[in-house]
Amino acid sequence: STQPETMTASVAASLASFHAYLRSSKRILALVGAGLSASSGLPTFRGTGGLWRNHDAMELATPEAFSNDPSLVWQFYSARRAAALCAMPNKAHYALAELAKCMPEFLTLTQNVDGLSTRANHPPDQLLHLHGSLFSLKCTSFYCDFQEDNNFTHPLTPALAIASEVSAPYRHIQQADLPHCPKCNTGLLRPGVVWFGEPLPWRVVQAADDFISSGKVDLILVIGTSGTVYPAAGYVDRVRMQGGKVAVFNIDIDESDSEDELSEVESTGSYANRTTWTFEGDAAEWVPIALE
Ligand code: BV8
Ligand code: ZN
Repeated sequence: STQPETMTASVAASLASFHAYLRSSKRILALVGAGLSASSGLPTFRGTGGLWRNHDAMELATPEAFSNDPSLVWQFYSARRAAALCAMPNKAHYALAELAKCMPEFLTLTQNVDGLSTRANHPPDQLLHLHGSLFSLKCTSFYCDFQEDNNFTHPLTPALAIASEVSAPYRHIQQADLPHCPKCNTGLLRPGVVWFGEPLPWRVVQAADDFISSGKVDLILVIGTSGTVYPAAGYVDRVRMQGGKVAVFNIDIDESDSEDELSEVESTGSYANRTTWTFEGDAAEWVPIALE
Protein backbone atom coordinates (compact mmCIF):
# COMPACT_ATOMS: atom_id res chain seq x y z
CA SER A 1 0.00 0.00 0.00
CA THR A 2 1.05 3.62 -0.44
CA GLN A 3 3.10 4.85 2.48
CA PRO A 4 4.46 8.39 2.74
CA GLU A 5 8.04 7.13 2.28
CA THR A 6 7.07 5.44 -1.02
CA MET A 7 5.28 8.49 -2.40
CA THR A 8 6.77 10.60 -5.15
CA ALA A 9 7.96 14.03 -4.07
CA SER A 10 5.08 15.71 -5.92
CA VAL A 11 2.46 13.52 -4.26
CA ALA A 12 4.02 14.16 -0.86
CA ALA A 13 4.03 17.91 -1.57
CA SER A 14 0.40 17.80 -2.69
CA LEU A 15 -0.50 15.86 0.45
CA ALA A 16 1.35 18.38 2.64
CA SER A 17 -0.47 21.31 1.05
CA PHE A 18 -3.78 19.46 1.43
CA HIS A 19 -3.09 18.75 5.11
CA ALA A 20 -2.26 22.43 5.72
CA TYR A 21 -5.46 23.58 4.03
CA LEU A 22 -7.54 20.89 5.78
CA ARG A 23 -6.31 22.15 9.16
CA SER A 24 -7.11 25.76 8.27
CA SER A 25 -10.60 24.89 6.96
CA LYS A 26 -13.59 25.74 9.11
CA ARG A 27 -16.40 24.20 7.02
CA ILE A 28 -15.94 21.05 4.97
CA LEU A 29 -18.36 19.09 2.79
CA ALA A 30 -17.91 15.58 1.42
CA LEU A 31 -19.75 14.19 -1.59
CA VAL A 32 -19.25 10.44 -1.72
CA GLY A 33 -20.30 7.77 -4.24
CA ALA A 34 -20.05 4.09 -5.03
CA GLY A 35 -16.25 4.17 -5.22
CA LEU A 36 -16.12 4.75 -1.45
CA SER A 37 -17.64 1.29 -0.93
CA ALA A 38 -15.76 -0.45 -3.74
CA SER A 39 -13.08 -1.71 -1.37
CA SER A 40 -15.82 -3.13 0.84
CA GLY A 41 -16.66 -5.40 -2.08
CA LEU A 42 -19.76 -3.60 -3.34
CA PRO A 43 -19.81 -3.09 -7.13
CA THR A 44 -20.04 0.45 -8.50
CA PHE A 45 -22.73 1.53 -10.93
CA ARG A 46 -20.46 2.03 -13.87
CA GLY A 47 -17.86 -0.49 -12.99
CA THR A 48 -17.27 -3.66 -15.00
CA GLY A 49 -20.19 -6.04 -15.16
CA GLY A 50 -22.67 -3.70 -13.55
CA LEU A 51 -24.29 -4.44 -10.25
CA TRP A 52 -26.36 -7.60 -10.80
CA ARG A 53 -26.76 -10.28 -13.42
CA ASN A 54 -25.17 -7.82 -15.86
CA HIS A 55 -28.30 -5.69 -15.88
CA ASP A 56 -27.61 -2.00 -16.29
CA ALA A 57 -28.49 -0.53 -12.89
CA MET A 58 -29.63 2.62 -14.61
CA GLU A 59 -32.44 0.63 -16.24
CA LEU A 60 -33.50 -1.11 -13.06
CA ALA A 61 -33.33 1.93 -10.74
CA THR A 62 -36.46 3.56 -12.18
CA PRO A 63 -40.18 3.65 -11.25
CA GLU A 64 -41.01 2.36 -14.72
CA ALA A 65 -38.83 -0.74 -14.27
CA PHE A 66 -40.50 -1.42 -10.93
CA SER A 67 -44.05 -1.09 -12.25
CA ASN A 68 -43.18 -3.17 -15.34
CA ASP A 69 -41.47 -5.98 -13.46
CA PRO A 70 -41.49 -5.72 -9.66
CA SER A 71 -40.13 -9.28 -9.44
CA LEU A 72 -36.95 -8.36 -11.34
CA VAL A 73 -36.44 -5.06 -9.52
CA TRP A 74 -37.12 -6.59 -6.09
CA GLN A 75 -34.57 -9.36 -6.79
CA PHE A 76 -32.04 -6.67 -7.80
CA TYR A 77 -32.56 -4.81 -4.54
CA SER A 78 -32.78 -7.94 -2.41
CA ALA A 79 -29.43 -9.11 -3.77
CA ARG A 80 -27.92 -5.69 -3.00
CA ARG A 81 -29.38 -5.72 0.54
CA ALA A 82 -27.75 -9.10 1.12
CA ALA A 83 -24.42 -7.93 -0.31
CA ALA A 84 -24.45 -4.72 1.75
CA LEU A 85 -25.29 -6.67 4.94
CA CYS A 86 -22.30 -8.96 4.31
CA ALA A 87 -19.96 -6.07 3.49
CA MET A 88 -17.91 -4.26 6.12
CA PRO A 89 -17.21 -0.52 6.23
CA ASN A 90 -13.64 0.22 5.10
CA LYS A 91 -11.01 2.60 6.48
CA ALA A 92 -12.36 5.50 4.42
CA HIS A 93 -15.84 5.16 5.93
CA TYR A 94 -14.26 5.24 9.40
CA ALA A 95 -11.96 8.17 8.53
CA LEU A 96 -14.94 10.28 7.40
CA ALA A 97 -16.83 9.34 10.59
CA GLU A 98 -13.83 10.40 12.69
CA LEU A 99 -13.55 13.72 10.86
CA ALA A 100 -17.24 14.37 11.54
CA LYS A 101 -16.76 13.61 15.25
CA CYS A 102 -14.04 16.25 15.59
CA MET A 103 -15.52 18.80 13.18
CA PRO A 104 -19.11 19.90 13.87
CA GLU A 105 -18.97 21.97 10.66
CA PHE A 106 -18.37 18.90 8.52
CA LEU A 107 -21.18 17.24 6.54
CA THR A 108 -21.14 14.10 4.39
CA LEU A 109 -23.52 13.92 1.42
CA THR A 110 -23.68 10.28 0.41
CA GLN A 111 -25.12 9.01 -2.85
CA ASN A 112 -24.70 5.48 -1.53
CA VAL A 113 -27.63 3.46 -0.26
CA ASP A 114 -25.53 0.65 1.30
CA GLY A 115 -25.62 1.89 4.91
CA LEU A 116 -21.86 1.45 5.38
CA SER A 117 -21.21 5.01 6.60
CA THR A 118 -23.83 4.52 9.32
CA ARG A 119 -22.22 1.21 10.31
CA ALA A 120 -18.87 3.06 10.55
CA ASN A 121 -20.50 5.14 13.33
CA HIS A 122 -20.66 8.30 11.23
CA PRO A 123 -22.59 10.84 13.36
CA PRO A 124 -26.12 10.63 11.85
CA ASP A 125 -26.78 14.37 12.02
CA GLN A 126 -23.73 14.95 9.83
CA LEU A 127 -24.66 12.36 7.20
CA LEU A 128 -27.28 13.04 4.51
CA HIS A 129 -28.52 10.17 2.34
CA LEU A 130 -29.24 11.93 -0.94
CA HIS A 131 -30.60 8.79 -2.60
CA GLY A 132 -32.28 6.97 0.29
CA SER A 133 -31.32 3.55 1.61
CA LEU A 134 -31.54 -0.12 0.67
CA PHE A 135 -32.81 -0.69 4.20
CA SER A 136 -35.80 1.65 3.95
CA LEU A 137 -39.15 0.36 2.69
CA LYS A 138 -42.14 2.34 1.41
CA CYS A 139 -45.72 1.32 0.59
CA THR A 140 -46.71 1.92 -3.02
CA SER A 141 -50.41 2.21 -2.23
CA PHE A 142 -51.55 5.76 -2.99
CA TYR A 143 -53.53 6.08 0.26
CA CYS A 144 -50.92 4.62 2.57
CA ASP A 145 -48.00 6.50 4.09
CA PHE A 146 -46.19 3.47 5.53
CA GLN A 147 -42.41 3.87 5.56
CA GLU A 148 -39.97 1.82 7.58
CA ASP A 149 -36.29 2.71 7.95
CA ASN A 150 -33.55 0.38 9.19
CA ASN A 151 -35.24 -2.82 8.12
CA PHE A 152 -32.34 -5.31 7.89
CA THR A 153 -34.45 -8.44 7.43
CA HIS A 154 -33.11 -10.73 4.74
CA PRO A 155 -34.76 -12.21 2.79
CA LEU A 156 -37.77 -9.94 3.15
CA THR A 157 -39.98 -12.79 1.93
CA PRO A 158 -39.03 -16.48 1.53
CA ALA A 159 -39.35 -16.17 -2.25
CA LEU A 160 -36.68 -13.43 -2.36
CA ALA A 161 -34.05 -15.80 -1.01
CA ILE A 162 -33.35 -16.80 -4.64
CA ALA A 163 -32.20 -13.25 -5.45
CA SER A 164 -28.78 -13.84 -3.94
CA GLU A 165 -28.18 -17.03 -5.93
CA VAL A 166 -26.85 -15.17 -8.96
CA SER A 167 -25.38 -18.38 -10.34
CA ALA A 168 -28.89 -19.85 -10.60
CA PRO A 169 -30.99 -18.90 -13.62
CA TYR A 170 -33.35 -15.99 -13.06
CA ARG A 171 -36.78 -17.04 -11.78
CA HIS A 172 -39.93 -14.88 -11.81
CA ILE A 173 -41.58 -14.28 -8.41
CA GLN A 174 -45.36 -13.88 -8.22
CA GLN A 175 -46.43 -10.46 -6.95
CA ALA A 176 -48.14 -12.13 -3.97
CA ASP A 177 -44.74 -13.44 -2.86
CA LEU A 178 -43.09 -9.99 -2.95
CA PRO A 179 -42.96 -7.75 0.17
CA HIS A 180 -46.33 -6.25 1.12
CA CYS A 181 -47.29 -3.46 3.48
CA PRO A 182 -47.94 -4.49 7.09
CA LYS A 183 -50.05 -1.35 7.62
CA CYS A 184 -52.61 -1.42 4.80
CA ASN A 185 -52.03 -5.11 4.03
CA THR A 186 -52.63 -4.51 0.34
CA GLY A 187 -49.87 -2.24 -0.97
CA LEU A 188 -46.76 -3.70 -2.56
CA LEU A 189 -43.68 -2.41 -0.73
CA ARG A 190 -40.80 -0.77 -2.66
CA PRO A 191 -37.21 -0.06 -1.71
CA GLY A 192 -36.85 3.34 0.00
CA VAL A 193 -34.33 4.58 -2.54
CA VAL A 194 -34.56 7.54 -4.95
CA TRP A 195 -34.96 6.22 -8.48
CA PHE A 196 -33.95 8.07 -11.64
CA GLY A 197 -36.61 10.62 -12.44
CA GLU A 198 -37.67 10.89 -8.78
CA PRO A 199 -36.98 13.94 -6.67
CA LEU A 200 -34.51 13.72 -3.79
CA PRO A 201 -36.14 13.84 -0.34
CA TRP A 202 -36.94 17.52 0.22
CA ARG A 203 -35.74 17.40 3.87
CA VAL A 204 -32.31 16.19 2.69
CA VAL A 205 -32.07 18.80 -0.08
CA GLN A 206 -33.12 21.47 2.43
CA ALA A 207 -30.44 20.39 4.91
CA ALA A 208 -27.72 20.33 2.23
CA ASP A 209 -28.77 23.76 0.95
CA ASP A 210 -28.83 25.14 4.50
CA PHE A 211 -25.31 23.90 5.12
CA ILE A 212 -23.95 25.43 1.92
CA SER A 213 -25.76 28.73 2.29
CA SER A 214 -25.01 29.23 6.00
CA GLY A 215 -21.34 30.05 5.45
CA LYS A 216 -18.59 29.57 2.92
CA VAL A 217 -17.59 25.92 2.49
CA ASP A 218 -13.79 26.00 2.45
CA LEU A 219 -13.30 22.50 1.02
CA ILE A 220 -15.30 19.74 -0.63
CA LEU A 221 -13.98 16.17 -0.68
CA VAL A 222 -15.26 14.39 -3.80
CA ILE A 223 -14.78 10.70 -3.07
CA GLY A 224 -15.44 7.73 -5.34
CA THR A 225 -18.03 9.32 -7.56
CA SER A 226 -18.24 9.66 -11.33
CA GLY A 227 -20.06 12.96 -10.79
CA THR A 228 -22.59 12.06 -13.46
CA VAL A 229 -25.77 12.05 -11.37
CA TYR A 230 -27.58 15.29 -10.62
CA PRO A 231 -28.52 17.15 -8.51
CA ALA A 232 -25.92 15.36 -6.28
CA ALA A 233 -22.99 16.24 -8.53
CA GLY A 234 -24.10 19.87 -8.56
CA TYR A 235 -22.91 20.39 -4.99
CA VAL A 236 -19.30 20.36 -6.18
CA ASP A 237 -19.87 23.33 -8.47
CA ARG A 238 -21.79 25.12 -5.74
CA VAL A 239 -18.76 24.94 -3.49
CA ARG A 240 -16.45 26.01 -6.34
CA MET A 241 -18.66 29.02 -7.07
CA GLN A 242 -18.24 30.09 -3.45
CA GLY A 243 -14.48 29.93 -3.94
CA GLY A 244 -14.13 26.70 -1.99
CA LYS A 245 -11.37 24.27 -2.94
CA VAL A 246 -11.93 20.76 -4.30
CA ALA A 247 -10.10 17.50 -3.51
CA VAL A 248 -10.93 14.48 -5.69
CA PHE A 249 -10.30 10.90 -4.54
CA ASN A 250 -10.77 8.46 -7.41
CA ILE A 251 -9.05 5.48 -9.01
CA ASP A 252 -9.55 7.15 -12.35
CA ILE A 253 -8.72 10.83 -12.31
CA ASP A 254 -10.15 12.93 -15.10
CA GLU A 255 -7.08 15.12 -15.69
CA SER A 256 -9.06 17.72 -17.65
CA ASP A 257 -10.56 18.64 -14.32
CA SER A 258 -7.35 19.65 -12.61
CA GLU A 259 -6.36 23.24 -12.04
CA ASP A 260 -3.24 23.32 -14.18
CA GLU A 261 -5.24 22.17 -17.23
CA LEU A 262 -7.39 25.28 -17.13
CA SER A 263 -6.93 27.97 -19.75
CA GLU A 264 -5.75 31.37 -18.54
CA VAL A 265 -9.30 32.75 -18.72
CA GLU A 266 -10.90 29.91 -16.78
CA SER A 267 -8.30 29.97 -14.04
CA THR A 268 -9.17 33.58 -13.24
CA GLY A 269 -12.96 33.02 -13.35
CA SER A 270 -15.29 31.83 -10.60
CA TYR A 271 -14.02 28.33 -11.39
CA ALA A 272 -10.55 29.36 -10.24
CA ASN A 273 -10.46 26.32 -7.97
CA ARG A 274 -11.74 23.61 -10.24
CA THR A 275 -9.82 20.78 -8.57
CA THR A 276 -6.94 21.75 -6.36
CA TRP A 277 -5.94 18.27 -5.20
CA THR A 278 -6.35 14.89 -6.87
CA PHE A 279 -5.54 11.64 -5.06
CA GLU A 280 -5.45 8.85 -7.59
CA GLY A 281 -6.03 5.37 -6.17
CA ASP A 282 -8.32 3.44 -3.87
CA ALA A 283 -10.37 5.72 -1.64
CA ALA A 284 -10.02 3.17 1.17
CA GLU A 285 -6.28 3.80 1.03
CA TRP A 286 -6.05 7.53 0.29
CA VAL A 287 -8.86 8.99 2.40
CA PRO A 288 -7.41 7.80 5.74
CA ILE A 289 -3.95 9.15 4.74
CA ALA A 290 -5.39 12.48 3.62
CA LEU A 291 -7.60 12.93 6.70
CA GLU A 292 -5.12 11.82 9.34
C1 BV8 B 1 -34.04 14.10 -10.39
C2 BV8 B 1 -30.33 5.15 -5.75
C3 BV8 B 1 -35.83 15.55 -10.87
C4 BV8 B 1 -30.89 3.94 -6.41
C5 BV8 B 1 -29.44 6.58 -7.51
C6 BV8 B 1 -31.36 13.08 -18.68
C7 BV8 B 1 -32.32 12.11 -18.79
C8 BV8 B 1 -32.99 11.60 -17.68
C9 BV8 B 1 -32.68 12.06 -16.40
C10 BV8 B 1 -31.70 13.03 -16.32
C11 BV8 B 1 -31.05 13.55 -17.41
N1 BV8 B 1 -30.15 14.46 -16.98
C12 BV8 B 1 -30.21 14.55 -15.66
C13 BV8 B 1 -31.18 13.71 -15.25
C14 BV8 B 1 -31.59 13.52 -13.91
C15 BV8 B 1 -30.97 12.24 -13.34
C16 BV8 B 1 -29.52 12.14 -13.70
O1 BV8 B 1 -28.69 12.82 -13.13
N2 BV8 B 1 -29.20 11.23 -14.66
C17 BV8 B 1 -27.84 11.11 -15.10
C18 BV8 B 1 -27.42 9.65 -15.09
C19 BV8 B 1 -27.74 11.71 -16.48
N3 BV8 B 1 -31.12 12.44 -11.94
C20 BV8 B 1 -32.26 12.03 -11.37
O2 BV8 B 1 -33.14 11.44 -11.95
C21 BV8 B 1 -32.41 12.42 -9.91
N4 BV8 B 1 -33.70 13.00 -9.73
O3 BV8 B 1 -33.31 14.72 -11.10
O4 BV8 B 1 -35.34 14.42 -10.18
C22 BV8 B 1 -37.17 15.78 -10.34
C23 BV8 B 1 -37.38 16.93 -9.58
C24 BV8 B 1 -38.66 17.17 -9.12
C25 BV8 B 1 -39.71 16.27 -9.41
C26 BV8 B 1 -39.45 15.12 -10.16
C27 BV8 B 1 -38.18 14.86 -10.63
C28 BV8 B 1 -32.35 11.18 -9.03
C29 BV8 B 1 -30.98 10.55 -9.14
C30 BV8 B 1 -30.86 9.45 -8.09
C31 BV8 B 1 -30.87 8.10 -8.77
N5 BV8 B 1 -30.61 7.07 -7.78
N6 BV8 B 1 -29.23 5.68 -6.54
C32 BV8 B 1 -29.94 2.78 -6.35
O5 BV8 B 1 -28.83 2.92 -5.81
O6 BV8 B 1 -30.33 1.73 -6.87
S1 BV8 B 1 -28.10 7.15 -8.37
C33 BV8 B 1 -26.95 5.92 -8.33
O7 BV8 B 1 -26.09 6.16 -9.40
C34 BV8 B 1 -26.10 5.99 -7.11
O8 BV8 B 1 -26.77 6.37 -5.96
C35 BV8 B 1 -25.07 7.00 -7.48
O9 BV8 B 1 -25.46 8.28 -7.13
C36 BV8 B 1 -25.07 6.93 -8.97
C37 BV8 B 1 -23.81 6.27 -9.38
O10 BV8 B 1 -22.88 7.27 -9.25
P1 BV8 B 1 -21.55 7.03 -8.42
O11 BV8 B 1 -21.86 6.88 -6.99
O12 BV8 B 1 -20.65 8.11 -8.85
O13 BV8 B 1 -21.05 5.62 -8.89
P2 BV8 B 1 -20.43 5.31 -10.30
O14 BV8 B 1 -20.42 3.85 -10.47
O15 BV8 B 1 -21.07 6.18 -11.34
O16 BV8 B 1 -18.94 5.84 -10.16
C38 BV8 B 1 -18.09 5.22 -9.25
C39 BV8 B 1 -16.88 6.12 -9.20
O17 BV8 B 1 -15.97 5.61 -8.24
C40 BV8 B 1 -16.14 6.15 -10.52
O18 BV8 B 1 -15.71 7.47 -10.77
C41 BV8 B 1 -14.94 5.24 -10.28
O19 BV8 B 1 -13.79 5.67 -11.01
C42 BV8 B 1 -14.70 5.45 -8.82
N7 BV8 B 1 -14.10 4.32 -8.11
C43 BV8 B 1 -14.30 3.00 -8.32
N8 BV8 B 1 -13.58 2.28 -7.42
C44 BV8 B 1 -12.97 3.19 -6.60
C45 BV8 B 1 -13.29 4.48 -7.04
N9 BV8 B 1 -12.83 5.59 -6.45
C46 BV8 B 1 -12.02 5.43 -5.39
N10 BV8 B 1 -11.66 4.22 -4.90
C47 BV8 B 1 -12.11 3.08 -5.48
N11 BV8 B 1 -11.74 1.88 -5.00
ZN1 ZN C 1 -49.58 0.38 2.92
